[in-house]
Amino acid sequence: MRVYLDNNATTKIDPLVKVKMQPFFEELYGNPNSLHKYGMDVRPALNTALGEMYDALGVPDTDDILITSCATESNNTVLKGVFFKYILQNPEKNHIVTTSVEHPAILETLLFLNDYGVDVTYVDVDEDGAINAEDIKNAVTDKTILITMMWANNETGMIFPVEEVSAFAKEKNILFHTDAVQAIGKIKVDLSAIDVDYLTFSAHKFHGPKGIGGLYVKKGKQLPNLLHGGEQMGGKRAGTLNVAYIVGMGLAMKQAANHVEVMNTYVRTLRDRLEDALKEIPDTIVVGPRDKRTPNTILISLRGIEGESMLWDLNKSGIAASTGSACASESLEANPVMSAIGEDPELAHTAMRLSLSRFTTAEEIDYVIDVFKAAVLRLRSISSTYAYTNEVG
Ligand code: 7TS
Repeated sequence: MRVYLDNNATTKIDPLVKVKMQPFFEELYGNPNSLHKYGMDVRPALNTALGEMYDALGVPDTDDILITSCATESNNTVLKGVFFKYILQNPEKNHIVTTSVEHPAILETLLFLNDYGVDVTYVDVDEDGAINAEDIKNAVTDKTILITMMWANNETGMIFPVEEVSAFAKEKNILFHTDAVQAIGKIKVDLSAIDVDYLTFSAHKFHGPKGIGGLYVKKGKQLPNLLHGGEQMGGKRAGTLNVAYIVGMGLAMKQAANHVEVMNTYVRTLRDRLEDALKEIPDTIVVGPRDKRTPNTILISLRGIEGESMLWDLNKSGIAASTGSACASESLEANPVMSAIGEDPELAHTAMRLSLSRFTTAEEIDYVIDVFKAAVLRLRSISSTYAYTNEVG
């Protein structure tokens, strides 16, 4: 059996999305900016796709949705855009508040901007992986221009207080951006109820194609271009539009919004069943209270077992999980979110992330529970640190 439990890294494409995209590789391959029939023929589908994105986010089409190549580009566009448009014009306001557990697409960009005089305050999570809205508010100074805070964390699934922080930002006249990559399709993301200036998303996290993403920009909060060139996207991002992928992202986003209920019933039940079974294993810690997490995610630490050893053991049985973000996996570093949470450094090395999707089945979860328990027994029996800890403990 093969079981894919790494849906926070990427997801399988929804079969309906794949079917919808197909004609745009074949007969409908025109450039939408061309004036001939080939160009004209693809434009309605682009408009439909954009409409699906506006509806899914609950925003009027007088706001902007910028199509990008991925969430990384969206995050870069916001941070570098705010730098060019606001900070360079008024260096008195050069302070950005964020969290210490953002994706590298935020953290590395802020590190880069720091070399150009941008001051950044990183707010830490507590032992549950939660962000306290008060800590964000207290980090703000009269120099703060932007707060950027993810909607849900990719490692723990913990949901951050976007509603409270965005309302605070508005009151203080500070720009607010949220990286909602891990929230869309898992929890309700309705911008008619929550007022944000910028929001990042990426199609491949909600059963759309890879290599396409978006940035929602509230009316009046326009940013300068990152890519200069042609007049595509109303001159806001140059480069020929990837029609097939935009069409795919539109339908995937509509499907994602329509399946939030399924995620919070069917997927949540499967996740909880898996979590309950794994918690029966002695010396395991699951980070964060369930009801504060996205319904598909478990970050578990198994004392005495290196995350990587467990990963390879599961992989041999056809189960795909991760020790954390695939973006950091090449360096085999300790899980950075666990490091931020833990007083206990061992936690960071023993962390494993299991992330489900609406395509995960009950049979798969039963299989994972059996394989997981057997792997823990085997690996702990050969773990010298675990034996030692147990002897002295
Ligand atoms: N932001 C968040 C919160 C993410 O989780 C990711 C990808 C990105 C941005 C980047 O998305 P991309 O489309 O530009 O690649 N996160 C992960 C992960 O957790 N494991 O693999 C990729």
